[in-house]
Amino acid sequence: MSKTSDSVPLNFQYRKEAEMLERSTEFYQQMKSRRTVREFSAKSVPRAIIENCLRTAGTSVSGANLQPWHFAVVSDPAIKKKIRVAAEKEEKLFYEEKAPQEWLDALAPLGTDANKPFLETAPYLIAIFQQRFGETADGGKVKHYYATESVGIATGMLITALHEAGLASLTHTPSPMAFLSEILGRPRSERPFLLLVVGYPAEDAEVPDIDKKQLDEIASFH
Ligand code: IYR
Repeated sequence: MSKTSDSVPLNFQYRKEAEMLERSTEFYQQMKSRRTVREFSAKSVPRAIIENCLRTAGTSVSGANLQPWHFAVVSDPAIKKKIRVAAEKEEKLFYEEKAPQEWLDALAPLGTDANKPFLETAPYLIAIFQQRFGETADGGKVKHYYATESVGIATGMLITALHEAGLASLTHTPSPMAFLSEILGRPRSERPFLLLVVGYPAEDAEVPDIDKKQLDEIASFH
């Protein structure tokens, strides 16, 4: 393989197969306990924990390693309120006018509606932005490859890291989300990707009684 940039040793950690089996089983059990939460406690969360989870998201694979993401972390109550007001305006339109019946039927088991009090209750909102292109030091444009896939993977890693740290999250997608760019002053080169609500669940939080597909439903071996 030709190498055009400097390289360093990989430092791959080989493990015994028995240990690999145990670790993968344990990690599966841990991730299986993750649930999307819609009722949040106002209990504060140290920022250092959020920072570590964001560092983990930042280790994600990305097209040409261009890391086309930005995470805007909101804890200021005034900004959270602005986001709630704007999101609820969009959600009201969605639930009352825009959403086809088929979509509303699909959402019925989740019990969602246009009210989003968690946008103010939860200690953190993480607005995730996808950078359409990057910028060089002299203001030139750098094309981003597979930006949507890259940001999706980084978001998955963030959700995983938050769960592993002991926090709950909600992937919230008010649509359209242009208000996030405006409220958070993000450049036009970035598109809002997802709003992650982060904190502890409310003490009496309940979740829908829904399941994940079995392995034979999601995978085939050839
Ligand atoms: N954005 C709306 C609707 C919604 C859509 C999907 I797809 C969900 O999995 C859940 C909700 C809302 O947040 O209520």
